[in-house]
Amino acid sequence: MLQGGLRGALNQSVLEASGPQAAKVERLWWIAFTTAAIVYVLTMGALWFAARRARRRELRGELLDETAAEPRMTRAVTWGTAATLVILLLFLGADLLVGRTLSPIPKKQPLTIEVTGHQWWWEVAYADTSPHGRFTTANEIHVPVGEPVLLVLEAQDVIHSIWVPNLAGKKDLIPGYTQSLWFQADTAGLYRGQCAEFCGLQHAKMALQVVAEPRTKYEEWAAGQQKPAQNATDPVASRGREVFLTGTCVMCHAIEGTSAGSHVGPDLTHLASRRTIAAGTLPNTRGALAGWIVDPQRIKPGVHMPPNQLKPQDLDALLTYLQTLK
Ligand code: HEC
Ligand SMILES: [Cu+2]
Repeated sequence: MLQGGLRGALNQSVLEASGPQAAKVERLWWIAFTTAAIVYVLTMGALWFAARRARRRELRGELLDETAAEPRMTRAVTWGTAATLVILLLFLGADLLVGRTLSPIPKKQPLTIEVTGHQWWWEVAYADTSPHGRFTTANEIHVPVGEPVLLVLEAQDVIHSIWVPNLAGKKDLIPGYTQSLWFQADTAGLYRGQCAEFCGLQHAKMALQVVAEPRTKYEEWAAGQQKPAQNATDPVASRGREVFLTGTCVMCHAIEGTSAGSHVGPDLTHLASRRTIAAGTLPNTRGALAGWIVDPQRIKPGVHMPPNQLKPQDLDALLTYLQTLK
């Protein structure tokens, strides 16, 4: 599924932090894990010790002196409860502390990206202030390495939650309410994220990828994304463009540089530059595209894209056209 110049696997782990935000979350995880491990070992040790003592007493034929044991037991339970409370309060404190240090937005004007959750895909808009202006893509967020990135989060329909574990903690996307989240990727690579709040039937197939790359590569990518789609010159591709623009596709999709301007579904201006389609569900290959366009309901049942009955030549031309949208 991996294409392009990036080496290595698709990372998705809380325990391999690749930035300052995720590092804090990872540290918190280790504190909780270590504490829980110590408590577990102590509890099991005490249980083993008590069982052995009771068994020995039984073998010696002694009876437990209830009245002498009672205050001892009360003391043990009281101390146990107090220790539990203290540990839980310490957890709460550590949690709040990490939460506080995560939220302040860095002073340096960060790259701002608007992410809107839809059932079941991510709309990604770069609020670029350069002369070429903003551009929109889907399910793939490119960021420069080592720089803070601010995500401005919104939702179109229901509550979603963005979670790229290597880079940051979770944050909900709530309809009618703007939230923000910042992170910084310190290592170039490909990071997988997914929706972390149940949002309907295809919640499980709502993934995204963060592509962290050196500044120059990022700028190259952004410059490409800002351009409108190139006019198809190849006759088959031109035919495919016709199929797209005269069919139902324009009701839901936009391709900059053509008359298609709807934003119900993902912007397709640079579809061919993306690694996956349908929010990480399929690799972006000709075959997968064909399967998706003909019957998206088979791939993501309930998805808000209808099946398309296309003549074989029309489908073929349409695929050729879509693959020119680099
Ligand atoms: C009623 C609206 C609607 C119509 C009509 C429609 N689509 Fe879609 N399309 C969507 C939605 C919504 C998605 C996102 C689905 C998801 O990932 O959950 C989508 C996704 C796609 C994708 C994957 C994009 C990506 O980056 O993941 C492609 C390609 C696509 N549509 C092509 C087409 C073509 C070609 C047509 C016309 C033959 C068409 N669509 C008609 C709504 C529509
Ligand atoms: Cu979701």
